Formats: sequence, structure tokens, C-alpha cells
Amino acid sequence: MSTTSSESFVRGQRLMLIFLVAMCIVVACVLSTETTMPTQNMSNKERAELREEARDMFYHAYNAYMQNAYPADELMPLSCKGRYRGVTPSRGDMDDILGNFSMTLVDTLDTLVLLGDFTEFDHAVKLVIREVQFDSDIIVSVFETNIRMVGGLLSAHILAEYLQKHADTMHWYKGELLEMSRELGYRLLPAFNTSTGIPHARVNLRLGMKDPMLKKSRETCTACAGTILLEFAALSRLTGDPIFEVRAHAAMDALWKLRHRGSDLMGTVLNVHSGDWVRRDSGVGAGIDSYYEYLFKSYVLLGDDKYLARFNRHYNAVMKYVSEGPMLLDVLMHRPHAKSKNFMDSLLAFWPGLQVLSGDLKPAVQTHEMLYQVMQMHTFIPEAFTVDFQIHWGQHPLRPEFIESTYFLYRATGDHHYLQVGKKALKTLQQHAKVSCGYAAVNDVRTGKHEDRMDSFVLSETIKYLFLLFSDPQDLIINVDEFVFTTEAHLLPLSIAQLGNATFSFRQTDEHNVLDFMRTCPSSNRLFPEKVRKPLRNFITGSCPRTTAGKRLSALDFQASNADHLRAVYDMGITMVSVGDRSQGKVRLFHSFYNAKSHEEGEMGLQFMQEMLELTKMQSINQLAQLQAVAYATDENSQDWIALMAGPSHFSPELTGDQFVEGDVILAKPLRACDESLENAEEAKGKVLVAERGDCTFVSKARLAQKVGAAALIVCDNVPGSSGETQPMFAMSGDGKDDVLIPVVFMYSMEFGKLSAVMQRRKQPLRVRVMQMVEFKRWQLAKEQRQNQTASVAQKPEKEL
Ligand code: DMJ
Repeated sequence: MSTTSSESFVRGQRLMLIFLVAMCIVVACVLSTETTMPTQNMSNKERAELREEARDMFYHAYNAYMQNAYPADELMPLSCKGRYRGVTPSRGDMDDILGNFSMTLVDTLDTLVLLGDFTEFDHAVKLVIREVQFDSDIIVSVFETNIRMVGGLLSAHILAEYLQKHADTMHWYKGELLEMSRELGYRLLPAFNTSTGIPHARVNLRLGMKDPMLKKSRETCTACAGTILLEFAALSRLTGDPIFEVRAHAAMDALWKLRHRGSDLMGTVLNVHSGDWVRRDSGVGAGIDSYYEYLFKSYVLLGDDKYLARFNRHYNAVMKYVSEGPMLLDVLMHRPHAKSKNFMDSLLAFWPGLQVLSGDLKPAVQTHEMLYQVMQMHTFIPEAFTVDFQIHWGQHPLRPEFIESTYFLYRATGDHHYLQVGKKALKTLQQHAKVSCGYAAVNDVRTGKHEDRMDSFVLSETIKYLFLLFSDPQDLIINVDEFVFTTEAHLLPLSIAQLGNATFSFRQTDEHNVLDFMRTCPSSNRLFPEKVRKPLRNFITGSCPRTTAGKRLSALDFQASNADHLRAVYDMGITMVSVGDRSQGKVRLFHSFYNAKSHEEGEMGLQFMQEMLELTKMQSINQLAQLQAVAYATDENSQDWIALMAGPSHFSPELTGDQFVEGDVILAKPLRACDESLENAEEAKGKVLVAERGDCTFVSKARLAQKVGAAALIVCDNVPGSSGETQPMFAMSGDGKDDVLIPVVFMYSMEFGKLSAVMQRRKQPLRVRVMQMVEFKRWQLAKEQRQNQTASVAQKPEKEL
């Protein structure tokens, strides 16, 4: 071997070693590869290709809808046909979005303008004017109709006039869309006739509130009532009829009065007549999200300082109580130090975008980074995920919120990281959601199974924000900076605020005022996000090892399966001892200063133990109180009972104390129980009915069960292998109404599997009791005590009797 060849051999070996080490790192960091690599700048060419790919995505979905579903409200991408209210099998209250008014087309009009497709816009506007009508005996959601339909019509009207002026086209247009939005606005107004001024959640398009089905209407969500003002103000200012804006301001004022005066937080569900809170959970996601968005954007659009002041009060409260590092966890509005949920929902992904608009960049970067890691971990952001980033609810209806925030972060920072994130989101949609007839929602991100559903926001928001992210201002016909994006991404021009007082004042936060970034050279606007993201790179455990140096591991972050965490708690002087069956992963913690690595770490250990105590206390109180049980006798003649874990629901009566419902179990036919009626309705009378999760909402299954006279309903999970032992139990959500009078509980697949096995074994129908788990335990304890007493009495010698 010559010197040169031996050198090259050694170099080759070294390279191989480096390669192997690199491979190990890649394998170890598989979940966060992209975040740990320095951000790659994206070439203009690639960006333009992605913009064109977003455009293709739009047409793939739009054409599928127009050719196979229009004039229906939505496309059903798997069956490749339209979803019509009253014709397509009902999904329960979820269908309140639909009004048989070609919603997807109306919601999509302004995207056509952004894409520069004036010919199709012209055609689509003509279709809407000619064919869409609102005089239907249909109950619709006030919130959804406002954001998708009124917003869609208004934005299309504004852009049609804009094109007349700037693109020398649409000259035939005479404001017909504005007239249509005014008509629809009038049809929504009866919902505002409440003693508080806060609108009802639903209204009948033809009958207003006179529909007998709405007689008992009283509950609505904060976001439902607080996401009206942008559209209604635009409607009033464009039509000259003040009624809309007056009603929307009144609703906002009434909501503001309901904030908790101590914490400045809002709950999520309230009574429109009394103004009482029905659900006091306070976060930034489902049920409340766009209320905060509309406070801030009302200030931007209308220039009314009052809304900025209100937004800031709420914002500070959210950052004080709800924000936990990059996470946002619900608390109780009246007890803001108590976390009320241990999971986050995907709707909160809009929050970083709103933070960007309001000038608070740092937490926006942090939360976005956390969400990006959740997305990489589970392919899509699941509808709900736990504080340790496990799936709580695996559905993903191709929501826009994360992409929306990515867009705003890119606009604010120019950091190409956000282009890479957008690329990942786009490619994921292409790979996992694209079907031959549009894009299909994902039923469960664990299995990737599709759902026959393409919500209108896929076109009006998800793809729109992707297209905008990869477009330069010169690619667009309009200057988007002159518009406010509504919560449904419809464009309303800032010029609407002609009468407003446009005082502009950023909230001053010492270290990250957006103006400071703009003045520096080189612009730290570019450098800043990377600095903020860096410490969060390994935020989600299970990716690269996380070092705890410099930052104390909090009990909330702790995961017993994480080797680094175990090392960290050990250094803090904490010993962990497994208790019970190891497979259940239950551990007991002991702390001693003597075992700690240093005095400082000993102190940290003590703090950790205190936090852990608080957490477990909170969790076990919450869980125990809420946990339900489905109990049955071990065999037909036995007095011994077994209880299987079940979850409660928010919409059915709570079984408390010694209350229980007893009956024979029977499976619904069809099992999903989403149709109008059941094949075995007669048989189900007085029984405990079982329906499988999926296809329609929990509460619609419950209503069907109640209609056929079932004594209770068990909803069993449709995800194979799920279990309450390995994932947190949750409470099924309803729609704010309280018409379900029978108990409804949820069972994960493993627990239900046990029940089902017993059902099959028994010759007689299996009789079960649905009750509170804590009551079952008490009942068993009392029984044991009685048995012990009888036994000890029986053992006592006669003379002592
Ligand atoms: C959209 O209809 C709107 O963005 C709304 O504010 C929240 N939910 C959906 C998208 O997820």
C-alpha cells in the first residue's frame, strides 16, 4: 500500500466513522432532524415551485368540488359527491354549518382573486348571484354562517369592486353580493334578541328564533358570540345600515362584562339570557379562540382603542395564567392557578399568528416551534394532544391554524425556517390527505385513515395561506397589507375604518418590541427567531436527549420514560420505586437531600416533589371525580362485581352519589348510530345501548339513544388498542345544549373489548351498572366491610354474644 493510498484508506475510515456517528445522530434525532439542522435558505426557484404546487392543490380541490359536489355546501371527497343538509345522513349538530347555500363556493371566492384567476372568479360570482338563496327552513350556526358566508360574500364584493377599478374587469357587477350578505345578515339578526345582547348559537334561516326546536336555546360559546364584529361592521359600513354593527358591538360589550374581574379571563360556554358561565375553562383554543382574535382585529379594522385595551387585558391574563413556556393550558377562570385540562387542542395553533400581529414575537416563535414538533411527531397536529404531546384526540380535518401562524411568522421575520415548515406542511397534505376527488380529512393521525369530509376552510384558509406563504407581494394582484384577514381568512380592507381613530400603539414589552428589531442592522428580525427556537429544539421528549442543565425540570414536563429526566430527578436526590404491576408504570418518589448531587439540586428536588404532589392531587381529584364505571357481576349468580373504566360527557347528566343506571347491554344497529333511526330501536328500549365512536358527534349518538328509549349509552372507541390505562381519559364534548337526559359514557377499545368478551360468553344478556367510579369503589368497600363484620361475628364464641 503506497503512502497516498494508506492515507486515503485512513481518511476513508475516518470518513466512515464520521458517517456512522452522523447516522447515529440522525437516527437518535429522527423526530427533530429538521429543527436541529440550521435553517436552509429556500431559493426563489423552489419557493415559486411551491407556490405553483399550492395553486395546483387549490384547483385539485376546487375542481373536485365544482364538478362533483356544487351546489352542495361541501364536497365528500371519498364518495366524491356533495354533502346536502337534510339529504346526506346527518352528522348531528356538526351539520349546523350547512345551510344548503353552496358554502364551499362562497367561502372560496376571494381565494380565486388572490390566485389571479379573474375568469373563474367572474364565473363563480355569477353562479352565486344566480343560484344561491337563503330562504330555507334550516337551523344554522350563527357563528359559522357569519364567518364563512357573510364574510365570504363581503370579501368577494369588495374584491369584485377592486377588480373593476384595478383590473378593468367585472364591469357587469352591481353590488349583488353585498345585497346578498345584507339579506343573510338580516336572517341572523333574530338570534341577537336576548336579554344580554349576546346572540344565540343557532337560528333558523327562514323562521328566525320562532322555530320550536330553538325554544330551549340558551347556551353558546364565547368564540361563537364574539366572532361577529368584523363582518357586521363591514356590512353596516358598506350598506349604510347601522343595525349590524350596533348589535355586534353590544354583544362584545356584554361579553367583556362577563370576564372574571380578578383574573381577567373568560370561560368557554355561557347562558345568553342570564349571562351565567356554564363552562369556566379558560384557554385560547376551542370555544374561545376567535373572540380574542376579533378583539384585536376589531381594533385594527375599526381603529377603536377600546378593543385594544380589552385585548391587552385578556392577553396579559392569558400570558400570566394559561401560557406555560411554549404550551397553553386551560385554567379555570375563577381559579386561574389550577390547570383544568392536561391537553391542548389544535385550534390554539392560530395564537402565534395573533401574537405576531399584536407585536409579541418571542412567545409566538416558541409556541409555533412546539406545534411544529408535535406535527413532526404525529404527521399532522391532532385535534387534541396531551401535555406530554401524546394524542388525546387523533382526528385532523386539515385545519389552517398552524399554516396561518407560519405565514404570519414568515411575514414578520423573513426567516426561511418558516418556508421550510410550510413546505413540510404542504408535502404532508399531498402525501397523506390528497385523494382522487379532493383532499380528505384524517380520521386518526395514528392510522392515517381518511374521513369523507373536506371542510370549506381547506380551500378558503389552508390552501390560501400556503399559497400566500410562497408568494411575493409582486405575485399578488392586491396588497394584502391593506387588508385584515377575518378568522376565515376573508379579506376586509382597512379603509373601512375611515371614521375610526387609528392611533397606533404597540404594547411595550421591554425585550421584544417589534420596532426594535426593525431598526437594527443587520436586522435582528431575521436572527431573533432562530435564537428563540434554539433552546426549544428538543422540547418534545422522545427526540434528541434533552439536557436539563440551567433549567430546572418541572413536574409538569417530567416523563418517566425519558432517560434524561430520570437522570435529572436522580441528581435532585429523588429515588423512584415501581409500585404494583410494572406494566402500569406506576412509581413512587422519595426525596432526600443526602442523595442529591449538590445542595442546589437538592433544593430543586424539593420543589419538584411539591409540584408533583400538587399535580397528582389535582389530577386524581379531577380524574376520580369524573371517572365513570361500567360494572358487572363476575358471573350470573355472583355478588362480586368488576368495574371497567369509562369517561364522562359534558352534555349528559352526571351520575353522582349512589345514583346508577342498570340495564342489559345491547349493541346499536348500525353500530355507529348516526342514522335517523336504529334497526333494533324496539329492542333497545330500557337497555344500555352501545354505539361506536365515529361518523357523527357523540351528542347526536346520545340523542338517538334517548329517542329510542335507551336507559344509557356507552360510546366505544373506534381506535384499536386504545386504553384508559395508557392514555388520559377525557370528557366527551357536546354542543352547548342540555337536552340529553340519559347518562352517556365513553370506553376505550381495550376496556370495551373486555366487556364485549363477557357479553359473548354469557348465555343471558349481560346486565351492567353505569355509575361513578368513586361510588363503585365506595360500594365495594362497604360490601367488604359488611362481609368482614359478618365473618367476625360468625367467628365469635357463643358466650360472648
Ligand atoms: C375556521 O372555520 C375558522 O378559522 C374558525 O375561526 C376556527 N375554525 C375553522 C378552521 O379550523
